[in-house]
Amino acid sequence: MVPRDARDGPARILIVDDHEDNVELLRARLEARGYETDTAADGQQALEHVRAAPPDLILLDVMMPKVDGIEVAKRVKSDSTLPFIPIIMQTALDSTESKVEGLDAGADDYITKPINFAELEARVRSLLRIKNLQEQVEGQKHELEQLNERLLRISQTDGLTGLFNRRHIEQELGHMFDHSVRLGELLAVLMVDLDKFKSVNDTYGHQAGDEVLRQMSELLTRAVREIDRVGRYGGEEFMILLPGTSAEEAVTFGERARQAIEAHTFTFPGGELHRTASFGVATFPHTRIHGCDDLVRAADDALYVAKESGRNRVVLFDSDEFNAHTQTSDGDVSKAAATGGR
Ligand code: GH3
Ligand code: MG
Ligand code: MG
Repeated sequence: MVPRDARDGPARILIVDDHEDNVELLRARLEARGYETDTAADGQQALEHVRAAPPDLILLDVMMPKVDGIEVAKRVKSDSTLPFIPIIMQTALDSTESKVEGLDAGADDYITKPINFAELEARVRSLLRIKNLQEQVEGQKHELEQLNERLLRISQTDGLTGLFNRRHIEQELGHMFDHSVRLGELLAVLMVDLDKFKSVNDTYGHQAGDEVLRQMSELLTRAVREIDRVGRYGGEEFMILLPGTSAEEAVTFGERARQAIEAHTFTFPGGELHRTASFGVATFPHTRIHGCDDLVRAADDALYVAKESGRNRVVLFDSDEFNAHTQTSDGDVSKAAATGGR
């Protein structure tokens, strides 16, 4: 049977030798066995052939003028853009030294001249088997990598909306927060919660509710820049991370997003509706925010105030309005605000 390569055609062998007679002899012999052949008369030509169309195996003469076989083997084996190409060195010198030099240069096997063709064919078959196995392993490795990537994406994604899930958006927040601490850059966090969302489910059914959540995700995704992140934090609650953004800019962003939601007609099979959302904004650095958790709690507290003060509003943590709502008699920020009934 003719050995086949991974692409399932006859294997293609590049014969490299500066003696034309040798080349022709090898070519005739290998073609008679069903292999495809390609030839090169020197090392330079061989490298050009390899780069233009990598063969399945190289039968390489050691002693050639200019670029010799050792050099060709070294260059082929060190080129990471090339697939695994088995190299059989053929040398007239039946010396241990030249075999060692060839193998060290990257040759996979050697054969001495004068060539015994039965032996050559056996070595060719053996190396093509190894190449096939190697390619199978590579293919499986590639499949595994793709599978891992898919699993990673799934583990980071909310199934309904395609946004980052809570775990992943919190991870992103962690990275952004560390970055802000390190470089003294601003970071804004927005918590967004749909107003009276329960009534969507109650009135139109759960599937309509799901569709509203999907469209809400699109609205938010469209509103942010490439460097920003949007995640689904809970049922109808979203978290938005705006790196390098001041409190004022974050409020302006929130206001724009709030208006886009207010203006949007949510459509679903069997009807359409309008909804609004409430926004809580907090930014770092801030004298009362020392970690990620503080930042999220601050945005959440601001969201609570937005809900309390009528919904469809954007409220900034530690703003006059926020403080007017949360100030207790002793002047502390009420932690009771953090446990809203959302
Ligand atoms: P508020 O203005 O105070 O935020 O009122 P609300 O009705 O939006 O808030 P509430 O927390 O009372 O209700 C949230 C609802 O969101 C209840 C729950 O059934 C619904 N919900 C949560 N996750 C999903 C989901 O994945 N799909 C659908 N359809 N509904 C969901
Ligand atoms: Mg809600
Ligand atoms: Mg909620």
